Amino acid sequence: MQDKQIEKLIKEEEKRQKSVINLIASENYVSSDVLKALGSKLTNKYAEGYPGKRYYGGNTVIDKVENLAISRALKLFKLKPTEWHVNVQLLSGSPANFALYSALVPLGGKIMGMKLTSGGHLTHGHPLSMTGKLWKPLQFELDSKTEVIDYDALKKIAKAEKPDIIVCGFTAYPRVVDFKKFREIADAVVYPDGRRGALLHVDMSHFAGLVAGGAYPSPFPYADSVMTTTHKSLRGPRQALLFVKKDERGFDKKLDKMVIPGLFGGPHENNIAAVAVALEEATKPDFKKYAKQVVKNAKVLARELKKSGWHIISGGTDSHLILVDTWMDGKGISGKEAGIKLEDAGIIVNMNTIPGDKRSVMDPSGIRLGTCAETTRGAKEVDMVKLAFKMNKILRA
Ligand code: DSN
Repeated sequence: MQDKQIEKLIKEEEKRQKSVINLIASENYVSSDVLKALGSKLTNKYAEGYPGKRYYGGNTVIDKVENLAISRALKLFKLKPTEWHVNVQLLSGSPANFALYSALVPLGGKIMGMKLTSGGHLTHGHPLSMTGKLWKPLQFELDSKTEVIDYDALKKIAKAEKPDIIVCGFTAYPRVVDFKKFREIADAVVYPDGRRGALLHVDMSHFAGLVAGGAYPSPFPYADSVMTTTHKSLRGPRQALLFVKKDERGFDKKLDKMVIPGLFGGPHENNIAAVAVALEEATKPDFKKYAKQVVKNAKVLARELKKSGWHIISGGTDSHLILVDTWMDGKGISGKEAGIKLEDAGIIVNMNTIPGDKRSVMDPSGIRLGTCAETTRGAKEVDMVKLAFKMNKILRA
């Protein structure tokens, strides 16, 4: 590189990534092919519009790239192009959720989503997010005893509050979600004018790779729309995919029109090509093994930390993700302190609120762990046993 300053920083970061144990639940390591597509000359091209309908000339190759990403996205999740539509131009998860609400929920409508401290995301209607300002937020919490979703309680809330859309998905919930039950909850909503059924939107950003690899149930049989980022368990570049049901409601056309001209300009076609690469990689038998190993590793890590006396939220995990209550009502240490201690020893995690957290977001009661990145590097159950032992020692020092 001519730019020595940036070259040096890239090298420094590469060295850092190699030298640490990465337990950030939303991170992963992409393949060299994904990196090649990301760093390709596709970045030079403007392509406002969609394949076959571009505003700029010179897009014959770009159209093929985008069409390939679209067909691979549908194929990976076993979707028929006659039943599902996918927009591959979304830049990341937050803008993708924003685009979905903008397209399908009238401004001022009600978004029912999981509270941040229960494991939801800011864009599931948090009052500080524009999704909680432009639409009315209706935030639900987990059952305080079991620390899992109480579907009966949710149904009561939905029936009484009549949300326009129910968002099902999370950034810090370790368990399998019962999508069928969420569908029943959405269907139980009856509006004053007699219309029935709220929209059901699934944010599968965290577990999309597990769905693709057959290690987590698919939300597609039950949802009206599904969003995923592509850089977490799916192991692709930073981008998002937004799927909507294709039927008489015309969600496909509404969504595409909202993405451009409604919200964005030129899509990042180098990213879209890199997504296509990752989607193809995720169809391989090795990726299925990987997804299953991710979950096995998380289960062992959760079990061993629990044995060492840490409070694991919900008692364990069914996915890649573990939420550890390190504070334990003052008997332990805060999530911030835990994160710093672990980082000093080369283990990278993020501090995280836990259900019903009484501490602040900036110094919460827990840490969130995930096994996607270390499993990509070949970690197995035995490594998780050793890791839990090491973590316990560091946290108690
Ligand atoms: N920041 C992502 C995560 O870590 O889950 C979600 O936006």
